[in-house]
Amino acid sequence: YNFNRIIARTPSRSVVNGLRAEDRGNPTYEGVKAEHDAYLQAMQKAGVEVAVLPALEAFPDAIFVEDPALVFTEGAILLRPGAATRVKEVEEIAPTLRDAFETVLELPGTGYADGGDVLTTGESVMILSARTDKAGAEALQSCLDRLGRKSEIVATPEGVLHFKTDCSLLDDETVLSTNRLARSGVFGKFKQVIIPEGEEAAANALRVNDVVMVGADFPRTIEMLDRAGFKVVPLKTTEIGKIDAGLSCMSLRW
Ligand code: CIR
Repeated sequence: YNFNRIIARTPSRSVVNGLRAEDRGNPTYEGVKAEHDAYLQAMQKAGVEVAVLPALEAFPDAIFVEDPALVFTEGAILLRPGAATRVKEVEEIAPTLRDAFETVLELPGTGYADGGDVLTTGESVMILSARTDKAGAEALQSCLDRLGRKSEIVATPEGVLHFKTDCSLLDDETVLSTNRLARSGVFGKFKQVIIPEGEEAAANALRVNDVVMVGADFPRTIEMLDRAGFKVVPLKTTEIGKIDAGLSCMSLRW
């Protein structure tokens, strides 16, 4: 969670048509843009250098740069998103990653792997399958091996879209998780902070250096983290929440 740089992408007007599992109405472009702007400001304040790529009208979900690639200080991995409309986002982000990293690996084979299904902890990289299939997860493990990163594949419980929709890392030994994901037993060795009932979408929080960014619509989670001694930065996620996104989705961090 110590980062020096991030890559983000300006939302396109087409973002209103972003994918969603359940329709709760379209977000507004202006609303998404305002949430994105506040996010970039919070990142700068947290001490990271921010690079912002141009909007891509042809890809409504391209603002969520976390999904087509995975980055580490050791190098980047180009993935293959499990949603058909998002696969070509990889080609769009590849040149930027080739400029930024000496080592850029491509996911071998034909399996699918989404960055949102991956949780990087101090010790290892956890891969949960939702939009990631078995072939994709194994291919990703071979790339992580090449970068010298330990990894493990764990199973996502029914109903969880992306692994990181339901959890985030708070520090080296602590995860913030929904009860449904924690109950599945994937976080055996971690201390677990459980999201209060009814605020499940708050689980996609984001620790960046000294602060934890948390959705502003989740007062009980904010209070809980505040009491636990974390420096909380509330950020509005109401509009991006309508297209199943949270705070981690809007950047690649290293
Ligand atoms: C999608 O369904 O692909 C987007 N509407 C939301 C992506 C969220 N990404 C993430 O959790 N990493």
